[in-house]
Amino acid sequence: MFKNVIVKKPCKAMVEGITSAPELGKPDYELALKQHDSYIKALKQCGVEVTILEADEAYPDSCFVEDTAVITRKCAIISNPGALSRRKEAEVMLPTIKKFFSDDKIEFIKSPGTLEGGDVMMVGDHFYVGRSARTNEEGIRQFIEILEKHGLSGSEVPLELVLHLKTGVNYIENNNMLVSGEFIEKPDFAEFNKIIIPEDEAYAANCIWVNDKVIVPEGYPTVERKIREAGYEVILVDTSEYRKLDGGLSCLSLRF
Ligand code: CIR
Repeated sequence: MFKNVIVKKPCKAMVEGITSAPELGKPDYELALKQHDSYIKALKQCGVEVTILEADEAYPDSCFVEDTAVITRKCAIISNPGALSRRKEAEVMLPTIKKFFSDDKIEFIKSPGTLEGGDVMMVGDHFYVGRSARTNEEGIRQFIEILEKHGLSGSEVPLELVLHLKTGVNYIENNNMLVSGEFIEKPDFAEFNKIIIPEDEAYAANCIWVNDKVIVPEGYPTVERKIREAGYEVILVDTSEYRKLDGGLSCLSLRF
């Protein structure tokens, strides 16, 4: 169960955020703010305490707090984002993490290692880490070493096509995993009950489980139906403006 969630409001500079899909257009900031409010409301419905950080105009992508840290049952690991424009976001997050963890429970990924939280998928005490354009081999090595020091484990999953591991695969507990594209056939996930995400709804592979409810992006009816059929209560949140920056539901929070 999760008790806490950290989010950060989007900043006006988000329109300059990194995107691989400029054809979708720039995000509408006012609409993004409204969608962020709905996201917070959905999280509260799941019974978590939400810490809302103010917008930070210095970093256009700073609402995507998931990339700045990985929070486990045993420790918090401050990341070292591979995207240079985002690198400092991790140290900006540190004072907030310190409110929840003592110094001996806070670890750091250090250069030349890079890692972004979007590449880390938690399955109990095991953490799958995507080797991506943002997370490198040295970052993964450090990350797994830290996990093992704290009695946890990790393994690497190379990815070729998507931005982050969790862009394409997400664990929703009870052995159920949402898998899309390049992840459908990966041997790493063979043991899970796979819920296959159709190509035309690939964006909705990024859903989040929060205390037995699943938050699903609005506008992806097949995915919504499949998750309901798997027995979950679904909460829909529109994330259209974040999609324009390659961001999904998981990217917008740290859950622990
Ligand atoms: C970026 O490219 O870094 C942001 N525009 C999107 C980050 C999405 N975060 C995530 O998947 N965890």
